[in-house]
Formats: sequence, C-alpha cells, structure tokens
Amino acid sequence: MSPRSIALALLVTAALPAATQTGHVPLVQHADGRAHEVLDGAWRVVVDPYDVGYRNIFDEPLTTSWFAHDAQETERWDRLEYDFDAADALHVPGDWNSQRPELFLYEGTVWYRRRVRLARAEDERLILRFGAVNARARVFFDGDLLAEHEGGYTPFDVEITDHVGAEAEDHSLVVMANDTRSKAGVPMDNMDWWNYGGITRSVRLLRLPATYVRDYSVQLDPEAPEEIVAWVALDGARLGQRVRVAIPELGAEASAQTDADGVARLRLPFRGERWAPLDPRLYDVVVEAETDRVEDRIGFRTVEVDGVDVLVNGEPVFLRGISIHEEAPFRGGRGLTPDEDRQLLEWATELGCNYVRLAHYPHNEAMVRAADEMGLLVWSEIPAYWALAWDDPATFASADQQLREMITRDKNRAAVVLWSVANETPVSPARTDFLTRLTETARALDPTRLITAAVFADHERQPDGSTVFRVEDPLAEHLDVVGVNEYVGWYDGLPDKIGTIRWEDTVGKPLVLSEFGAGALYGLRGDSLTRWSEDYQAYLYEEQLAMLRDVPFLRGLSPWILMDFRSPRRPLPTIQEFWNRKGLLSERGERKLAFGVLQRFYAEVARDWR
Ligand code: GCB
Repeated sequence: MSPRSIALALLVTAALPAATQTGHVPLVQHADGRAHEVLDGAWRVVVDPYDVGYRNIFDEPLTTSWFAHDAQETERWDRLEYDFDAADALHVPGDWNSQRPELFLYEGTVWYRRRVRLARAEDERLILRFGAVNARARVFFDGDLLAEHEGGYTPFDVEITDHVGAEAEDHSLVVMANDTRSKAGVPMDNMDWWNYGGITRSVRLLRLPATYVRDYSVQLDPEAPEEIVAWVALDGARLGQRVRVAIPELGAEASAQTDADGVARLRLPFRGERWAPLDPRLYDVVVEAETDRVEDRIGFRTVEVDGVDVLVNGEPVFLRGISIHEEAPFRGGRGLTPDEDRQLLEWATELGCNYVRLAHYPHNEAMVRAADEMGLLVWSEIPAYWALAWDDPATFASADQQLREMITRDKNRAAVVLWSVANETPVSPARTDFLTRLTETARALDPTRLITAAVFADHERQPDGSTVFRVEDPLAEHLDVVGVNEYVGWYDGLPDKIGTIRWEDTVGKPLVLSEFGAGALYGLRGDSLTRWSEDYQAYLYEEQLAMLRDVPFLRGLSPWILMDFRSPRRPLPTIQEFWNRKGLLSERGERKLAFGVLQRFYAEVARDWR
C-alpha cells in the first residue's frame, strides 16, 4: 500500500501489541562495515504531546496509527490534520531538545518521517539499523508497524526485505519516538542527565546477502593467549557453510563448517603484538562465509584480576580515568559526530588518562571504536541507575536486554574491559537479586571481561575522629572490580573532612573510585571554601587525591566528570542554569583549575606504575 493511497480512516478496534520489544531482528555485527545507505539528515516531524497518533478520544489504541500512514490530501474535501511534507524538520541523528527552543524541556512523542526510494536485488536482504532512539521507538514502513524497541542507548535492527520490490519505488519510513520517563523504565524517571529525546544516533539501511554473517566474536583466548578463539553466526536460509576468519597481516587464518544453527567455532594462532593501553595495536580481520564477507579492525589483549590487581596482558595497571557523558562539546545535546567523540577522548588523553568511564549508558559505537584506536580502556554501563522497580519483571527484561545489546555490539573492542551493571542503587534483597542476575547475563555472554558496578561504601565515624569506609554491599561478591562513588567534601561535609577518611578492605578485590567531584563554574574564583568556585573544586581534588594515594587496594579512579553536562536537576540561576557543573572542563572545553590538579596526579601515577 502506498502512503498516498491510504484512506484517512481513524479505525479503532484492536490494540497495538502490548510488548515493547517486537519485530526487530538480532543485531548485525559491525553495521558500518556492511554495504549501506545512510538515512541521516532532515526528517520531517510531527510533535504529538497528547499522543493522538496512537489513541482515540476514549483512550483506545488505534489499529494503525494516524500519523504512521504519512497520508496526503487527495480530494479537496479530505480532512487531514497533519502534513509531513509541510512540517518542519529535525536533523537525524540528534535530539529534539537542543534543536528547537520550544522543545528544550519537551518530553513525550515526536513522529519522524523520511521518504526513501528503494529497489531490492533478488536475494538481497534489507535491514534498517537504528543506532539509538530515546527511549521507545515504533517503526512503521509504508504504514505498517514493523517493530517496537525500548531502551534509548542501544541499537536495534528492523528487516524490511519483504516490503521492497525489484522496481524502484518511494516508501515512507515513520518512526514514533517517545521519551516519557517512567518509574518502571531503565533508566527510571529520576536521573541526573538530560533525557534527550529522538532519533539520537544514525539510521542506516544495510544491504546484506540472503544469508549473511550476522555476528562474530574474535578475541584472544584468556586461557591460552597465544591463540585466538572465534565464532561466527550466519543468518539466512543457507546456514550450512564453510566460514573463514583471517588476519592477513599475521598470515593467520582458520576455517570451519557451521553447525545446524549456522554457527562455527574456530581457533587461530596469534603471533602478533598485543593491544595495550595507550599503545593500541589493531589488526584487519576478515570474516568470510561462502555468501558474505565483513572486515573489521580488532585488537587482542587479555584482562583479568589477581587479588586486588587488574592485569592487562598480565601487567598490573592503574586505571587513570575520567567519567564522560555522551554530550556534544561546545553545542550540547546528542547525535555526536565522530569528531565530537574524538574531542572528548582527546581531552581525556590530555588529562593523562589511560581509561574512561562511559557513563551512564552505552555510548555510541563510534565512541567505543575511537577509544579502541586511541588505546583508552573503557568501562561501559547500562542505565540501571538509582531506584529501579526491582520487583517488576518488565524492568528486569529491559535492563537485561540493554545489557545484551551493549555486549553484542561492543564485544570485539579490546578497549572495553569492564561491563558495569548498575550505578548507585539502594541495597535491598530484590535489588541485589536483580543485579546479580544481570552479572550472570554478562558473564554468560562474555566470560572474557570484568564485571563491575558503582556502589556506595558504608562509612562510620570513629571515636578518634576518622571516618572508616568499607564496602558492605552484598553485590560486591558478584563483581570482579568494585566501583565506589564517594562525595565527601561536596554532598558530605567540606573538603577538609576528606583527610579523615580511612579505607578498609572487606572484599579483597580491586577498588576503582568510580566517582568523586565538586561543582565549579568556569571562571568563578574564590577561596578554597567558596562553593562553585574553581578554587573549591581544585581543593577538593587535592584532598581526595592525597587521601586516595594511601589506599593500598585502589586500582583506579574516574572522577565526576570530564565536561559540564546538562541536567534538569540543576536549576541554580547564574551558576548552573541546568548544567551539572562538576566538569573539569566547561561545556566549551575551558579548563578549570582542577583539571591541572588531576593531570599532575596522573603524571605521577604514570611514573609510579611503569
Ligand atoms: C552521582 C551520580 C551522577 C551524578 C553525580 C552528581 O553520584 O552517579 O550521575 O551526576 O552524582 O553530580 O551528583
């Protein structure tokens, strides 16, 4: 059915499927490495604050949505209360909040429309890759609902093969994006970052053969690091094929026959150079089946924990890190370009980092690939943040799915060493059970990386005036590396309290101080106790770093945060203006004093850990 021919009926009968995760196909590995067309650019939009696109006046769902038809008037008496062709456009990838002043605080539904002229070769499969749509997406093709996806920071794929014919024809692609916050969501309805809505990452149309290489994993065998273990999974009718994995530069290759599920396992000798922090070595890797071929760039390294040490390639490392939000430098907002990703990572490198915590959700794929190329270790996390609805099975399903999508997408990146399942979650049996199950998912999908979470430490004032910090969270037992967020000097006392802290090891695992920090407005000076001044922030960093130097089981830190970022929780006029000011850089990249304090500390640590 062409959109133009659709009658303007508001049919009200059956409901849209209740499930929020339907229709999409298993993720295609390395979408960028496949033949594709980029569907970014100007998409026409209808802003729909009352959700008229999918419900009638009695709050009953529409069988097929009003806007999804992308209809046009054909007779002069037609009643059509929208018109995509005459509507304004928003840029994809991007969020709506930072593109239009009147949408700055908008949370709700926006319908995006893009026309595509497509023909399909026989035996070709067409898959739409959405890098991310925050937070819920419904994808309609020529008016038909093809897929729904929930989770605003991970990719999903929608197959349109059966909807495209041999002749070139115009098709209508409509995406409903909704970013209404909810208590049962992941993240929940309360968080300290901007809920940027929209098609926030690139949209691509992948052209794949009838049976294609859907996924693969190519990594050093942690048990026998002179070998690479690989698996390849095919998708399509010809699941029985010979597949080959090769690293031409090393003259290494292996081939194997797929099993009945289209999966083959292979081993290759590895006599190359390892990928190492700040010394990244990537190899061209060819993954080939009889009907498809993909090329990727992959690094090889090991990562493990030995007592309180984190070992990369068998060498103890100290994680000199910084936390980063996915917010565009200089302009704010999402839809970062590869240059903007790199800018953030270059600033981290200038700070002396060998490690970044990509908070509080999976960042875009190009960001992780840039870290891989720059030799920055990565902590990657899902937005299981603060008080989720631990008892709600749908909340668990969403967290679990986002974790799977993150691991599926990034499992071939040597840079990624830590998967984090949560940030600052209130301890209860239901929460610990929920998060423990997530650690099990992560380990089952990827037994080669370390599992972590950012938790709180218990602290107690002692009669001698000191404050003892120890991790008593039962989740720690299920983690390889324990992350702790600690805000003494900002939310808890003044910076001079930091000197009273003593850490006690209760878990025998590496500790990473995943956050500490203080707000400062760039350019605001005062004495070291003037809140919001650069001086206060610098003083707090000095005190924290002096204290942390003496923690024998500390193996890294990622202070909060590289750059100021937007947050609706931060309304203080003249200082915050909806920016969380804990950045070491302003949103324009201007260095605050504390940048230099941390930079000097990292220079020292880099010398000591050589
Ligand atoms: C935290 C959170 C982080 C906040 C930060 C703050 O503990 O993990 O998301 O932005 O504190 O600035 O309060």
